[in-house]
Amino acid sequence: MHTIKKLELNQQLTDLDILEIDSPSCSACIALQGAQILQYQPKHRATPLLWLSQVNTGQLGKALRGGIPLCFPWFGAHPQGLQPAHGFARNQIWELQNVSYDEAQAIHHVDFILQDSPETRKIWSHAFRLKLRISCGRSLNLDLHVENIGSQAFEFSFAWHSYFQINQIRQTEIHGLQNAEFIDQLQNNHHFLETDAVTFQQEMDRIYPKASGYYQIVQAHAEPIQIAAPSCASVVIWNPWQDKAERLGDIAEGDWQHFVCVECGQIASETVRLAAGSEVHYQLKITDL
Ligand code: TA6
Repeated sequence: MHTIKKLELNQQLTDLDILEIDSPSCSACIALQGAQILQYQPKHRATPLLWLSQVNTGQLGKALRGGIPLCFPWFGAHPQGLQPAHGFARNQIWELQNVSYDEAQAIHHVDFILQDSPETRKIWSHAFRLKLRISCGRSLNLDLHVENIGSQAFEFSFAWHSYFQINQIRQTEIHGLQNAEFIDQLQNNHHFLETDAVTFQQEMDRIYPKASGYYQIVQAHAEPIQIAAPSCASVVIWNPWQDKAERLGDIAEGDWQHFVCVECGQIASETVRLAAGSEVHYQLKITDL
């Protein structure tokens, strides 16, 4: 069962259209802005898998903090510093192309499209088409096709900027990054080698350009969250800690302790050059099974 309605935040209706999903396997909420899944909770899990800030304003054109925003066609700061960080795809209204339900599997398949427009071409001159399928069942699957429908090759970087709900950041580990090199964005982008599970004692902002594609969020008293994205070369691990969370201004006091970002994509040295008429596919699977 699915319904389309306006997103309500703090008892206030916003201008944002959302698709609400409920089935025997999960409940989920997807904003048409950014084709951004905001909430996802499998029925077998006591808590949501994704974190969503409780102090989002729901302003049109500004990505909500939480869920899985799609950073495209660049990750991080704009290469020339002329545009907002993380590209524009997460701020655009995507076309909701289809919603189908596989009763046997209890999975909703939700298909979105974003194509270049006069607005996007003012920011980034290339002709592109993004197709995103979000499949909500006992696990969460995202499947992205990036098409170059223009006459010139273009380069892009991207990431699914996923916010995962956790009990306490200080008691959380990220496994699967051993022996991967990372760029520490908080230490002048110096390169380091990851030697063990990632643990958190302060703000963290690390880009692993080439990593395994398989990660686990491990914490006491909760099933590990498995993240599988072997088609994505890169991953980012981020937590703002207290000071940056306060500077960002859209994270409730202390709530920075209850999420960790594990962001799969193609970043830094793994930026993609896509020839005219070509396309590439990326998949992300999130589950606690
Ligand atoms: O993924 C980590 C990061 O690049 C951080 O540097 C921080 O800026 C975060 O993304 C959030 O960015 P946003 O534009 O969503 O506030």
